[in-house]
Amino acid sequence: NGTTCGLKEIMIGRCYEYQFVKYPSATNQHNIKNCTALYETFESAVRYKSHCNMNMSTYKDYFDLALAGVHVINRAMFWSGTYAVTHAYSGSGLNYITLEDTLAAAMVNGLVWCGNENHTEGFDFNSCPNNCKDNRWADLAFWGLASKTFAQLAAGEIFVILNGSQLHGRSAFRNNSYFSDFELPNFRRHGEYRVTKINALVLHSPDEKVMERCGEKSLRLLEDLITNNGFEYACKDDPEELILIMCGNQWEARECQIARRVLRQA
Ligand code: NFD
Repeated sequence: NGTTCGLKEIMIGRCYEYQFVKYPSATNQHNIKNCTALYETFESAVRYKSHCNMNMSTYKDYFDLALAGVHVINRAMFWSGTYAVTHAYSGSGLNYITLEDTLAAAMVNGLVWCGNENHTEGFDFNSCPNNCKDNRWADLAFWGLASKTFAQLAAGEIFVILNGSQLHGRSAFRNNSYFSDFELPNFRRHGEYRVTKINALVLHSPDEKVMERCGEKSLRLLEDLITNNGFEYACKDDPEELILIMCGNQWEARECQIARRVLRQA
């Protein structure tokens, strides 16, 4: 549970890299964000604050500033239990755009931080209480609001990659996941930027047991929830392009060897 050393420098550096190296063509004079100002907005939300007093509005100004004017049309991609393959597939925003491909999330993805009202620097550099007994919202303050804000920016057709091979009683679509609690309920239902269709892509890890397919168990619940809310729904098990990505890392799996043989003959 170590916190990230150099949080400020990493965040500001990532912000410059995002705007001027990774996506220079998307960055024109009109939409350049001031990286120092963004960091300062983030910092003033958390520095000298006690972690367990955070809530879902703590980082509001930061997201308002970092995501001002952004809409993600027909390319927003969500994930639950499929972090690695989703990001390989989204291609850093080339194919699809995940939360982590937005500036607001890219600046802090994978970092650990928390404010401390007693520390001279205003941050706790040793450890963060990641479990506030009396305030569940404290732990959700950043990623909960990030997820909610991103869901509100998604328009048109959206995609979610789910894991149909979850073990230990977990399901592909699970209560208390960020996807079910903060994303699905916040998709826009009206206006020019409404969500029209939700495409679920369900993955089964090569050679592992298939626990759920489209239309089964929790995926049936998901389908009902989505259609009852007036969105179109489609579900696909194991799209080929995703199988190929998974097999790229699991060449030795039996199912991947079969896929390889078929590909050679094609
Ligand atoms: P989950 P979920 N690497 O898989 N979101 O539906 C890293 F860095 O159970 C994004 O609850 O699905 N983190 C973030 C991981 C945080 C990894 C929260 C991994 N390999 C919510 N695997 C974020 N970027 O940190 C799991 N986690 C963490 C949004 C993950 O950070 C995304 O837009 C999260 O704290 C996505 O559509 C926790 O495990 C959805 O919510 C639960 O991941 C994923 O949340």
